Amino acid sequence: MLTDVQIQAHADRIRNDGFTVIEGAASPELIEGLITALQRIEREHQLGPAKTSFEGFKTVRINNLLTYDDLFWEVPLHGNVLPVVERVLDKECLLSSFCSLVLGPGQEAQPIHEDTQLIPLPRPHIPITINAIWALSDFREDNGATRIIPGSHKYDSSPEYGHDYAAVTATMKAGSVMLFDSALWHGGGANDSDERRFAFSCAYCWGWMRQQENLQLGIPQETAKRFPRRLQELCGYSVYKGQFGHIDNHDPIELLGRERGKRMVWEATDAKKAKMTGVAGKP
Ligand SMILES: O=C(O)CCC(=O)C(=O)O
Repeated sequence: MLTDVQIQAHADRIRNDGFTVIEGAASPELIEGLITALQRIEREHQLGPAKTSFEGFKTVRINNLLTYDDLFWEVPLHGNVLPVVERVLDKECLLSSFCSLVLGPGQEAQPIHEDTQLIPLPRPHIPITINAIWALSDFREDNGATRIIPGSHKYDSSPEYGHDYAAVTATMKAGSVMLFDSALWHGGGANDSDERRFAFSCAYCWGWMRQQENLQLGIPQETAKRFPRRLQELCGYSVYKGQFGHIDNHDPIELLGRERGKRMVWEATDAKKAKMTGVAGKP
């Protein structure tokens, strides 16, 4: 587990440089299990490469991953990663999207982009989404390691799609996780090797934002009911600051059979007042 000092150092690097690498974040056993699960799912569901140039004609991406294997639940919750995200965003952040990125041999480099480039906020802006790229294979120059432009999250514009930018290759060992501010200019590299490059993209956003994947509709409720509470909250069964995301003054986590969700901010305010004055508010 990371110490508080390490968590802060990673959070500072994301703010200053736009990215950080948590080396050896995941155990070799977990990495092996995750790759085995991905290979099995591809086989069982006969999943093939993506159909757009951005996603990669030789890249297999599995979206809505939490529905496929319980082992994947460990990824968004990982104790060496989530605390860093929570330090940059806050503890009420959400999972925005979670997919596999398996680059096959011959996959061309992806255009340099920002993940939140379509959001019409003046740049630069505060980090709104943090992406965790999990290296399940060693990330090398020749097998498509992600390319990044350090410091670009502070630029006042977004990259021009299809333009060739000088970038740094984020080489790292399998089990390492690169976290970056999604405003950082980046893209997948070219896979010139004869092996597949296994990875995940696990992105988190603020609790007041719309998630990239609609996880509340995409994950069957019977599956979400089995999640640990924190994963349910990350998937959007939560109310940001007791205000955003409620259903008729109730926390949506109650839909999953949890007894009492978060109190709404207006109820909490009255309860606090009543405690101070000793006068109970309206029931
Ligand atoms: O595959 C990678 O290394 C990065 C993929 C990526 O940035 C994306 O698909 O948005």
